[in-house]
Amino acid sequence: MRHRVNCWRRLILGAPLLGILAGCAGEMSILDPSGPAARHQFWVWWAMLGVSVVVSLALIALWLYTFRRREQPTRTPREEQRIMLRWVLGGGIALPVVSIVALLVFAAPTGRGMLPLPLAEGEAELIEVVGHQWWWEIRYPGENGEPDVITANRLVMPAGEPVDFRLTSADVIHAFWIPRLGGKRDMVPGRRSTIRLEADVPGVFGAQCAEFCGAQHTAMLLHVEALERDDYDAWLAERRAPPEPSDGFDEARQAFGEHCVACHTVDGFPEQLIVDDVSHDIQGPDLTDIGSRPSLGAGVLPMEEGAIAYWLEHHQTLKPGNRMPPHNHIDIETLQDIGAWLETMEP
Ligand SMILES: [Cu+2]
Repeated sequence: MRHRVNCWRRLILGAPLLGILAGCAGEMSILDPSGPAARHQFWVWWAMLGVSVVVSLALIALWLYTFRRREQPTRTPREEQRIMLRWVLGGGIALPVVSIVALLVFAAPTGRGMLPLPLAEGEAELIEVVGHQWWWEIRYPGENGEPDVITANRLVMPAGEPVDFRLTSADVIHAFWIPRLGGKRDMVPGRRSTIRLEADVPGVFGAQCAEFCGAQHTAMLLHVEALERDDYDAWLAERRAPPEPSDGFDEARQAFGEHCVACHTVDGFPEQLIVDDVSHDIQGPDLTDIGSRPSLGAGVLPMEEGAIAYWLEHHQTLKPGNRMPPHNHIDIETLQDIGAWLETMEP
């Protein structure tokens, strides 16, 4: 019986500690930084925690002191008033001003480190990121400055060097945040802002929209892959090369030209298959490399065999409110054909 009580006590005492420790690791943890900006933010986080713990403890101590404090009958009301004023000025004005200024001085270099300032050694790699409800568009500028590689929900970047992310939004305000590399920065429609981040070493990092942007805000995950410079260049070159004409899937491509090209693009898709009267009002993700993405719907469904067809059939249940209309008018065999064809898209 006593042993059981001890077990429960350990569980009750240990559970919060386990919960706290569980938040210290993982691909979305700011407490596991993997780049210079994130390391700065890591120390700002600890400094803020330290200051707030000290201030909280001081407040609790003062509060407890009020219970033990005895009345001082010899003090005149004027003296009492002067003491109260001193507390208001000290605790209500001086303490917050000193704490905030100290934190500002400590945090200012962190913000400066994420500015796209000129570099001694050439230019930083530039990648454009556009926020949409509720997915990410990633654009890689070519030699003339225009993006010549476009992908979605998967950001590939070089490791070991600074990268300037030029941010904007196509609809509402989103925020770009890769917790282990740094951030976050608002993405405002009609405006462009740039944040400089760097990954120390190659790896995979999680990212998430950090500004509430509508019903599916939480289903707006971004998969970030930092590659060695050579691997990054090879990936870009592969994406820039004209796509090989694929054999088979004639019916799927026919159906794609009929139902999907109003919103989606696939590099090298034959013009003659595009139905003329489609309207291009709604913009959906570029699907040229969809087969190589780790998930569908910006993190909603893992990419595996049959996943695209399943997504096409059930996307409004899996991610209610997303901009793609339901496909009730298309038969399941056609959706499966389109899905099987798109799964082969791995340039
Ligand atoms: Cu959001």
